[in-house]
Amino acid sequence: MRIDIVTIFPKYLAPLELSLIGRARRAGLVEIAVHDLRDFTHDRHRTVDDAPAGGGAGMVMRPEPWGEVLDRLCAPGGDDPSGADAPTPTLLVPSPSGERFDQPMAHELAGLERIAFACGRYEGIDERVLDEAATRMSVRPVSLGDYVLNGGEVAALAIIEAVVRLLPGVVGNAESLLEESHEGHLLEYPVYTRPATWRGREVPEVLASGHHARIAAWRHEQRLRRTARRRPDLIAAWLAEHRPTERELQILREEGHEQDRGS
Ligand code: JQB
Repeated sequence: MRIDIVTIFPKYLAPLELSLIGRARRAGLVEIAVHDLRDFTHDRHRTVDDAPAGGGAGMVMRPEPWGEVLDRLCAPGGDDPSGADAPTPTLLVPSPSGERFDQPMAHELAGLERIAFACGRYEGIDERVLDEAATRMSVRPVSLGDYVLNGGEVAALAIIEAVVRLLPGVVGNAESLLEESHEGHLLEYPVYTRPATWRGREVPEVLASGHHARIAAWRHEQRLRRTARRRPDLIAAWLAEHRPTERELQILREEGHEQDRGS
């Protein structure tokens, strides 16, 4: 996979050299290029912003540098000799007004040969940039969640981390990915390690029992309880795909979840 990121703060993306993503890059499993939007300006002050049309607070990113950098990313050779054979990218535009990013979207993006991020700042990017880009590439405004960030860089980092760990060969333990893929709708169970007693707190006894069926049942119960307490919104989706046992219904009642099984 090839990933291009356009930003006025290239150093914000420095963490992409570290840890799992850094290793994946060095192994040639993913190619990441960061581009400074100001390199696509032509005035002495390298201006990227201007006052909003129609008035109002803050500044808006001017379209011209965006047009030029996107031209470059679409050009045959895609800006970098190593991107020469890469197809036109799918353009992801982080925005509080975008489609919510989630795990299914991470899997979808992991299946693409090439993605690019347009990281805005200020009050965002002139809308014509997205409209014009959509005439030559797939454009997807995406949101990390319902809160306001100062720009798209943190969203790009989060999305890249979620996507790159799904690429073949990136996560060493393929078992952990397989386990996750079976975990739809419910939160994870709590995990423990040594020592068996820490500050007077014990690791739950069942986990030392070696009784795999009992351990699996306990973990499932923990997932259901946690989800009902912390993310009751997820329970409806789980119920839509599972016929709950009497035991599971009892757990949901204990956690105060209201059953609405229709008429
Ligand atoms: C500028 C961003 C996010 C990109 C994601 C998320 O866009 C704005 N609108 C009003 C006030 C401030 C901004 C700041 N801003 C570019 C930009 C915010 C992304 C963003 C985001 N993805 N919250 N905020 N979940």
